[in-house]
Amino acid sequence: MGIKIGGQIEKVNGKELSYDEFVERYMEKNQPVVLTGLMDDWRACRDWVTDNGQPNLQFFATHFGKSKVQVADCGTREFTDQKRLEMTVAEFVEQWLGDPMQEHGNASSHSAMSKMSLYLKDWHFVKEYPEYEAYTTPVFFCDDWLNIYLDNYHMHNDPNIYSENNEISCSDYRFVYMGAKGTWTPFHADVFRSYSWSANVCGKKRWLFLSPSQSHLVFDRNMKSCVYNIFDEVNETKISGFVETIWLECTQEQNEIIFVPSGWYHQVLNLEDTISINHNWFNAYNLRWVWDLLLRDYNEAKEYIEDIKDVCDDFEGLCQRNLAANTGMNFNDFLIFLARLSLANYIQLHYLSRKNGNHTWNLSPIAQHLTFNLASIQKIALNIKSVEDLTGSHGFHLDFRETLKDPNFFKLCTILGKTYGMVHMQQNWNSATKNAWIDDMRDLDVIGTCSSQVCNPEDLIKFIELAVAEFMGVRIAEDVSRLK
Ligand SMILES: O=C(O)CCC(=O)C(=O)O
Repeated sequence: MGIKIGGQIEKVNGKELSYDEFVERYMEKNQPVVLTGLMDDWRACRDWVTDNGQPNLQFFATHFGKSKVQVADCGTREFTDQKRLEMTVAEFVEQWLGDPMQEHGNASSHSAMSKMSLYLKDWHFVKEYPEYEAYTTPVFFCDDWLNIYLDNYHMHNDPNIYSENNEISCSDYRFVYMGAKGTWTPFHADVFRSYSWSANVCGKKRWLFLSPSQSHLVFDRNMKSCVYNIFDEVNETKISGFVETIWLECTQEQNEIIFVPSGWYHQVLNLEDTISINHNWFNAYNLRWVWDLLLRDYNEAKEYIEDIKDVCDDFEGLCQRNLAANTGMNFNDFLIFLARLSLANYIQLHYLSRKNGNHTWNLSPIAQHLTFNLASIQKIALNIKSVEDLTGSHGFHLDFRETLKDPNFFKLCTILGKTYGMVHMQQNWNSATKNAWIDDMRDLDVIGTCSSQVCNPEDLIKFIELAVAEFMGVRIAEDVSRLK
């Protein structure tokens, strides 16, 4: 049974696309696109590729050989993913160069493959080599709350969940992938239902996408078991909807970047020896996807241990711990994340209002973007509140006054300010303003007005209401109505 291809992913010259056009056509509409022309000056494209366009494996072995990385064995399934091995980059390169059979694996015939095909995945290259500057993130993908936050905070702090292993795996969502022709990634939707972008430094990939409107068709009737390899013979009795699926296809060439929208399931095959860089990210436009997944996973975690509810002292706590372990964050982590982000957006608005004396400053693109961010967080907080009314509070607590003294929070604000300055081409940030800004933060109207302790979604909703009223009057109502 073959799959039905309904169309190709659009390709657009990224140099001729404005940020606003990208938002309007792809990010807001949650549509995939391939962007060209955005990797011209990447160091990775020079250092990591040989003159004949192949991965420069020797360069990796020499410069990054000692790094410990996760390598997928593409021929062996383990639960919903491929079996993972841990090795050094030098060992990975050695196996690749020493294994001519690597060439013969592919997703459609991998069950017949006699040799392992190894695919280096999820290498936190930027975290490990921050000085190297392999690439610059294209402006379209810079409004990235996830990585900006993780550069300054851990997503969760529960010592029961926190192991050295997930310290690395949750440190950021910026990755390098390297695999020979035929290596592949099974069918999946991305972590947190985030957006992702993926850039081919060398090589070629074939992507197959399924729109979120069809994702119910790839699960069994309990929505538990999902297709693993779309080129396998799919059991029609078990997954009866699969025959109705219609796919979007794309061949991504060297130096092209693909934007993968939220909730689009996809499968990827390396058509040549390939190195790619990819990030997962979210912001005001797809925050709703993150919350919906968290809620779904929470309900699943709860259902899974329902039978021990009566004998469990802290059933809710256990559900939240399991949620954090399985999904990468729990309600508490998410609320603290939202609260810090809200305060950081508010601080930026405060800074802009002090800096610009005139009455129209709040109509500037940056001010509108910040207000839109706050509106999106408020909308999610309203949703969380309706769930928490049913399940009870989960011990969320953040002190805004303490947060304002936290050097990490200061860095978070600085990066956020720089990001929006760059996105809207207004370099509003320079270090000379830093001290004035710190003084400013001591006397924030909104924190004087509302309690500085944020302990539940309701507090967060109130804070955002007051913050936005201070600067924008009625704008928040308009922003909320823009969010679906
Ligand atoms: O390149 C790959 O093999 C998989 C990448 C992927 O699934 C993603 O970026 O979302």
